[in-house]
Amino acid sequence: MSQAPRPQIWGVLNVTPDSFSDGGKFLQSQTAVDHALGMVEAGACVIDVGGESTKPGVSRVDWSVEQDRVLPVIEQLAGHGIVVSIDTMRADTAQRALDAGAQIINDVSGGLADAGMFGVMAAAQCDVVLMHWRGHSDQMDSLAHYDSVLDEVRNELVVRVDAALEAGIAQERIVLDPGLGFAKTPAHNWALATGLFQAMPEGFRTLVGASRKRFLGELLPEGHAVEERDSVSSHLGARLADQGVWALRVHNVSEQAAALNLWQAFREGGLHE
Ligand code: PMM
Repeated sequence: MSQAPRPQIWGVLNVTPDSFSDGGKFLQSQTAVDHALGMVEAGACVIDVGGESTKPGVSRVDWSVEQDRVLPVIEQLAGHGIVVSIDTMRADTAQRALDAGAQIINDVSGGLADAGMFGVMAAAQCDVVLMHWRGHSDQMDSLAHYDSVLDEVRNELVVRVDAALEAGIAQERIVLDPGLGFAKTPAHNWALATGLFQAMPEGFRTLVGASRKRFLGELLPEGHAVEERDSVSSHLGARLADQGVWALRVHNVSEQAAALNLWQAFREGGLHE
């Protein structure tokens, strides 16, 4: 049996005042760019730039606020030759981000939030991430009901894939994501993390964004700082690598890279240059 390759690492760059783990840190363009350069140096091959927090309970920001946050940063990152993914649910923001130099569109709503998104994706012929999603952040906790989370996530992803293909997005451009933390209780997240590929339709690359999410906090003492979740996040990343995940979306790139070095050393019987 052929072994799954080492997963890619995508570094998270939230240019927001209110994202749950890094809100407010990277609102200054230069700080954001410096942080992204550091993540690339540490082993990230894509920087995922977002300008709208999706943490449970928050309301949406205006499109102009989102674009003012992300576009200058994307321009600078692209100028440094960095591969940028735009994390947005808005077709117009996705298009403007591509114009500013982004190469990938990451839509946490899987094309559900904006009827224009699949058109932008199909025309751009770029890689696209379609995540499992049931509704916006201000209502997603009330949507976290499943009889069988693995079956329902898979079936709902298949519906999104069918719509994407119908809209003219090429199958090989589609990356799927189970959407940990989005309309999921901790129990649902654990079921997905441990049984990932029962939930993922076959024939697509899988990206997972587990980093620093609330369900991982259950493993740590009460009152811990959110950054303290990096260690369990990177352990989980290595477990997901065992399951054949294609990319890990993380906040702490150097910790994830070290965990994958260990994962690889075990797989190859030692460290090889
Ligand atoms: N999670 C967040 C934002 N964007 N994109 C994808 N594809 N998958 C995710 O799980 C995901 C995402 C929210 O987490 P953050 O506030 O740490 O960015």
